[in-house]
Amino acid sequence: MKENLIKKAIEVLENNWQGGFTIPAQGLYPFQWKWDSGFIAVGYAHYDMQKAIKELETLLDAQWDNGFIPHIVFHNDSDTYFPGPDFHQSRLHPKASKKYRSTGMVQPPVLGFVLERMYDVAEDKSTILSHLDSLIDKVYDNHVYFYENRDIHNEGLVYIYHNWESGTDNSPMWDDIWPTMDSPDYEFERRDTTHVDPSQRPTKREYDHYLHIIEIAKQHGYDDAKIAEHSPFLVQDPLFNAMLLRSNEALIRLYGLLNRGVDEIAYLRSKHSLGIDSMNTKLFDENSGAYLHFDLRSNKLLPYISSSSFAPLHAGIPTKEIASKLVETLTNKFGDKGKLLCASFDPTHEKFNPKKYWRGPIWINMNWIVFQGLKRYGFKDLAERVRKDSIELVANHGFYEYFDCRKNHPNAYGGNNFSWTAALLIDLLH
Ligand code: 9YW
Repeated sequence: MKENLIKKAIEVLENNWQGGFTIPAQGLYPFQWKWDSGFIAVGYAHYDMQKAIKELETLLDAQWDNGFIPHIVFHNDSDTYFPGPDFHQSRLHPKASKKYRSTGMVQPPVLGFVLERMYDVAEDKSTILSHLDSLIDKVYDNHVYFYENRDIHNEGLVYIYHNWESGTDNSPMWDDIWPTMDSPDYEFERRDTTHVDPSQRPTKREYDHYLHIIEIAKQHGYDDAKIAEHSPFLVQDPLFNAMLLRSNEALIRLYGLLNRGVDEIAYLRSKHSLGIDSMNTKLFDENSGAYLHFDLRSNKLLPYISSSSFAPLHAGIPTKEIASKLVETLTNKFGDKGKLLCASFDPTHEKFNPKKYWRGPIWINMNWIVFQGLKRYGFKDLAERVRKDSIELVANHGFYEYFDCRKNHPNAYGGNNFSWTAALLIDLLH
């Protein structure tokens, strides 16, 4: 089974490879997405390191002069996706790439630990190190961008200003924010709902909110300080910050292996320890037994547990005591006998929807993150359960975008032949 699955996963990736970068899925997502590219590179690293490197080189080629790496790079004029480059207008920002059009927002900063995974997987360490040598400073610049522009309270935690920046687009988390915004009823033509059953996607009203936040950011020329002041959406996300902290750790190790970067290491270390403290004092909620999202507009935690709540395990953020509490929450709320791990949203909550995008289904990238975290803290059985569930879901249903967690409702949803599902499955099978 293993060999056959790997073979099929490679086919998915090869079909989505565009000669320089990889699309997440045909039709539905026809450009290059940031965190997808990172996960995809992890898959390539196992069988074609040159492609892994090329994928990241292309993404980093679209980096802005201020270190910003965009969430989508529009390499072509595909009209199968909305909102495209004409809507986003990245060049409103004076430091935006002149070479590529992109969005003016980001996605979770996974590239540091992706580079590290590539190093660990590589057989020829000296060759991979020479490639990392030419990529690492760009990823470091991206971390500096985050800390210098998005850590507005100097607490080692960065904000996101849009739900698309979280990667978990329509999570119930954001439901409390939408009523605080007075979003217009825009007229536009969606494309995602022509590729996928609309009941598995966000609503029209949710898209109004998504577009409205971007319109506000555009009015301010995508200026970070103005966004921090005026965006109706401003959140410290435990997943996003955990990815940044995990990537800090990876960059520190890689600079060490490269025998350079004394100043960079010192900078990352100081931000890192501040960030770990703030994660545990500000984002960990004793009552929920989970890390939560902090809403900087209402100045309170959003009271929802999701798979993002467990991502800090991957970055070594929790103390042993907090890690045990997280595992208790994961087991009690997400892990009963009738469920596969790990739902993207609390299955015991009334807002849980097992078929709808980020409101409940299992996503393989989140499972990969949770698996790494459980393994890191020595929760071997639970880690193995997450790994096994992920592999069986793909073996039984195919390389889908998301999956039903209910054992008596086996099903898969969203786009098929989805790149990060294929790429991370290759990694989970090694
Ligand atoms: C969109 C590409 C992206 C992912 C996001 C996921 C979805 C839809 O697809 O976003 O229109 O951007 O939520 O995490 O990167 O796979």
